[in-house]
Amino acid sequence: MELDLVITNGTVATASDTFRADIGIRDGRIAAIAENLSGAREIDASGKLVLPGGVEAHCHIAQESATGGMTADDYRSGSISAAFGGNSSFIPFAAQHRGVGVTETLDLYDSRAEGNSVIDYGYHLIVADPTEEVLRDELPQAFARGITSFKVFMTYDLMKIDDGQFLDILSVAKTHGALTMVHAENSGIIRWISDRLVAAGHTQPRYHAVSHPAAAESEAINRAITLARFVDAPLLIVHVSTTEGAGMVAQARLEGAKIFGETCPQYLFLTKGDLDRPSMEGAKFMCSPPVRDAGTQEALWRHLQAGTFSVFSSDHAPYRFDESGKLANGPDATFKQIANGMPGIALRLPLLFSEGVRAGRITLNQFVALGSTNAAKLYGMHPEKGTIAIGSDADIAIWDPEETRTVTVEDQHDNMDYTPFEGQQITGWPVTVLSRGETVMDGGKLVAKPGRGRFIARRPPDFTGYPGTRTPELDPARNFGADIAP
Ligand code: DUC
Ligand code: ZN
Ligand code: ZN
Repeated sequence: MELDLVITNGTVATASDTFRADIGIRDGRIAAIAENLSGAREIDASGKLVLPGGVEAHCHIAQESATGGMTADDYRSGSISAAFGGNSSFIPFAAQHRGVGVTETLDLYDSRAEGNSVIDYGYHLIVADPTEEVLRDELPQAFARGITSFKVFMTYDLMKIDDGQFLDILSVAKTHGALTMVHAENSGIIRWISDRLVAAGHTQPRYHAVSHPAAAESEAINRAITLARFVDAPLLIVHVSTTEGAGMVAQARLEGAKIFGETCPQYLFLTKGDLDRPSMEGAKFMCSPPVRDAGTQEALWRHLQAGTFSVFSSDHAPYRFDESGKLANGPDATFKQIANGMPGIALRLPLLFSEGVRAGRITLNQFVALGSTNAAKLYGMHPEKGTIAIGSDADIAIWDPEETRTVTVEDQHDNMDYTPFEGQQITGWPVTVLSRGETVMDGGKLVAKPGRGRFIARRPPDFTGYPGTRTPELDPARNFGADIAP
């Protein structure tokens, strides 16, 4: 068998197994996993780990924020930065704004992505305006186009939906087998505290954390899970930041509900103490929900270990520390007027590898599951993405588990002027990233041309194994036809 490329002598790891093997690639796909392969080109991976390329499932690229500003990264810089962080595909958001249709939104994001991405990509659709036409026609059309997940917001005045709209979206999603994602924070609690803090002159970035208490997240997660279970629809809670919220996800999963959770590096590596930095420096560490405390970090690690979280994502939301981003409303802006979010697309996997795998908190296989396989499964692109198996796309990241580097903004490939992880020592870095058998990044150099990345038309995910509620209290398909069970 003629192979185009063989990766020799490496230690291969998937979400389930770790083994020594050569990987043979032909026509962009994995064609052989065996001993002593040879091919037209070879990469010697002696001493290295050969892993599925990361699937970055939560990042904001070429997207207007809830406050109107544009992210610093577009599909070119964002995808390049992702590749340097060991990712071979990513799923940013396509954000519908009120008064704009879904199809128009998706066309806009196609034009932003095409010709720019170095890795394969899809979008999660943010639904902010679920009109009758959107629910009846445009969401089904989006699914047909390969957008099988979308996000809703329970907070932010310009984005949030009410409980009835949430039920509408969950019901449409259920009909099509799509996955709804939710930003779960209680809008009323946040507004109530914020108004009072600002009126009392407490406007600095540190009050952002005060105004987004754990109770705001846990109330909203509880409500979101209740609504999803009510109509027996699958739901993924993104960026879980609290012990209480993680506990609710764990409990729902224990009860067989189709509930999934995600957490992010900032909740494991940063604390609200970081927002206390002088002047506006704290703005660099502002994200929603906010970073918490050391006790919460430990609890979230335990939930990662125990399997509460299916995915670990960066929530890369890059706003520069200048007037294009964090300082858009001037140096005296209140915390309410500062864009929420921080960069991290290139550091997600190295941080998890170093403090997770190397520090003995999680296994290498859990690392692969959290960083790649589970996202590929939940977002309908497995087994092409997210694993090393015969027939899968040759999306592979080769890691040097011994390389140690200290994070600095100068080494980043995004379009940012800071990293919140500056100074963090990390052991274990991706050294080569392949996408469909083509080298994207090698030895710290970008090899691929922007525009080679393809749109991934995703399938509905498989929820087998999550029995949910077989006869929900209300089933739109039955009860709106007034079929009332005895
Ligand atoms: N939610 C996100 O998912 N990312 C950035 C800001 C936000 O509110
Ligand atoms: Zn969010
Ligand atoms: Zn986000």
